[in-house]
Amino acid sequence: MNFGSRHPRFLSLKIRDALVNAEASGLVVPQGLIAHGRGEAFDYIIGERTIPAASVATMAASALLLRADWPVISVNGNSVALAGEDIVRLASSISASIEVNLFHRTLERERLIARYLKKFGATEILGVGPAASEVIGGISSPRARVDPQGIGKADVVLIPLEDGDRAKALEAEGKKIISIDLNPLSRTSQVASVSIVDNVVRAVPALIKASKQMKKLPRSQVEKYASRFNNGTNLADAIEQIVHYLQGWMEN
Ligand code: PTJ
Repeated sequence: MNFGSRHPRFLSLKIRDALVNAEASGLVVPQGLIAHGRGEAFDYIIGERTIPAASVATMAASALLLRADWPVISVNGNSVALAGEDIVRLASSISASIEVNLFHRTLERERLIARYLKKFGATEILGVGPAASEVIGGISSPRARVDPQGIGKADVVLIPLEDGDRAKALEAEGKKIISIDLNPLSRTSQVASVSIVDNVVRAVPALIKASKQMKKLPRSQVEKYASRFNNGTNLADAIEQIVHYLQGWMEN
């Protein structure tokens, strides 16, 4: 890095550097850098902060994850490079399994991602190689292959940075999908049961905090967070909050 912590774009540049290094090591695919650029653009127009709609979705997501019988966190190259350590912490806090599920699938990358997460204390990473023996219908990418011990039998799946096809196919299988995607207009955000419109680097720590608070609540109150949530309404709120933020720029 040739910039100091006082650089006004320090965090953004640091994250870019981390992703470039992750791409060099094979964890992230070159296409992941382009996907990150799209994410950065959306992050810019939401003000690089957690908007209120994302906080509401985070509470609903925590409730769904805590009351789930088989919660699974699905990971890919970008999510692991950006939030790997926090993903392991979240999995431990909500007793969820972690499954690797890649769009650009190779056995080498699956193993690399599993090894990377184990450095942070993950004991088992599902979906590596022949373990992903089940096929979910309606998906035309290698993401169709899932682990019967993980996403295959999951009732709630958290999918950071996904493509819409799989989100839709998993919902069609009767699973509740929680997405983390900076783009409220993406097909993933539109089809998920709960869409967290936020950067994965902020959303995963927020989920850890929310789930820790929620574990102290009676089950009936946890249920309310899940049942009162409406994704369509919350996405409309997210878009309204983005527009409101942009209007502030016009008044400056
Ligand atoms: O590791 P692989 O092989 O599974 O590939 C991963 C990528 C990300 C390349 C693959 O899933 C892909 O092509 O994704 P998409 O279809 O480009 O979708 C990525 C979505 O994530 C887009 O809607 C972006 O706006 C969003 N996004 C990008 N960076 C972030 C983000 N959302 C939250 N936090 C981010 N940091």
